Formats: sequence, C-alpha cells, structure tokens
Amino acid sequence: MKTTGGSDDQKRRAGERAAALVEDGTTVGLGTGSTAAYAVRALGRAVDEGLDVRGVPTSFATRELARESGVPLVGLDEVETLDVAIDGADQVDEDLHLIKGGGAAHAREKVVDAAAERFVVVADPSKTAATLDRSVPVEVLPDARTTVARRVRDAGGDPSLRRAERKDGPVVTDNGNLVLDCEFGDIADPPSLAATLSATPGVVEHGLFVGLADAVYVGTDDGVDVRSRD
Ligand code: A5P
Repeated sequence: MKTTGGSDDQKRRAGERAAALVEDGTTVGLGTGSTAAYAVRALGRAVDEGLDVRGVPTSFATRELARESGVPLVGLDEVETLDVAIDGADQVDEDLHLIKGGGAAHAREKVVDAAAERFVVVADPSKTAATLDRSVPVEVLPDARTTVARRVRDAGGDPSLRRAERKDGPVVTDNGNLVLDCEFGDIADPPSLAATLSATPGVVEHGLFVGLADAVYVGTDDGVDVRSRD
C-alpha cells in the first residue's frame, strides 16, 4: 500500500531538516519509508563528521539502510527511552494525528515513536489532509484475520488483506503477521476509532497514531513547513 506521492526533493528537505535536530550523545528512533530514509542518510553523513549518536531502527529495511549509511545501532530492547524519533507518515491531519503503515512497519514504529521524548514526522505535501481518509493498516495475528475483519466491518470499515507484489499470497510483516488495509472513509473521530481497533482481540497494532506526533516537517519545493504541537 505504498502511498508516497511527493517529490524526492520535498522528502529530502523534510528528512534532512529533521536530522539536523539530532544532538550529540543522543539516541534516535529511525523511521521507515522513503522520507525517513533521507534523515537516516543525513545522520550517516553527520556521523562521518563526528556526531555521536545511536539509532533504533523501526524495520528490517531501516536497519539495512542505517548500516549502509554508517549509523551505529542499538536494539529496541536495549533502550528505555529515546531522545527523538524521526518517521514518515501516509497521512497527517491538522491535529497531527497520523495514518502510518504503508510499509507494514507501523507496529515497531509506534513503539519507537511513542518511546521518544520528541517525535518528529517527516512528510511531503501530498500527505497532508483536513480529515484522515486513507485506509488504516491493521497488523493482525495470522489466525485472527477473519475475526478481526468481522470486527472491522462491525465498526463501519471495509478490510482487505494486503497482498505481496513479488510473492504469491499475503504481505508478512517483520513480526510474522498479516496486514488488513481497512477503509473507513472520512475518519471523523480518530481517537475513537483508534480505541476500537486497539480493543479488538487479534490486532497486534494499527496504523492510527493519535496524539503521538510533536511536530510535522513538510518538505515543499522551496523549504520546510513546520507544524508543531508546542
Ligand atoms: C511504514 O510502515 C510507514 O509508516 C511509512 O513511514 C510511511 O508509509 C511513509 O513512507 P514514505 O515516506 O515512503 O511515504
């Protein structure tokens, strides 16, 4: 369900501006996706120039990229808090609520982003919306996919199992689970829907990130628009 629509330059501006926030001696959550990747590469260049930082990757793909980029890594289970997390989003509304999970990494992303003292979202203008209306990725235990799908329909949603593109069958997450992409139309009350999904047995994690983001950096054609909760 990759949704990315902005230009590489827009994403690069957002990612690099966020990476510039990272201070010496800190621990950083490294998000997943094409926009967060610009922040990871910028951090790698900063490490080359002497920055002392430890990164906590949110996915297999980001771990690979961070290693290639020269960012020293530490496991999520080796830290209790992080100073900052930098991560992308599939959609962001005016209250800084997010939909994430286009890359099926949202379960680990949510743990890392929520553990950070400051969570900075990096995005391009195609991700901004007055009301969240993209499909919500829901990671489910494989055997629970039909019972969760029924609960999603009861909640007014239309779930579909995410299919792999270069493999027969479904996408399997880094955690060994499946993903239901759930259409709800306009999501008028993200906190309420998030609570409903969180309370559904068999849901490992859903892609609604409610009240977690502290700031959103939107890369544009000539700069970065910063939206902040502060
Ligand atoms: C990964 O599962 C997602 O949450 C990504 O962070 C999100 O899809 C943003 O990716 P792009 O920056 O590639 O659009």
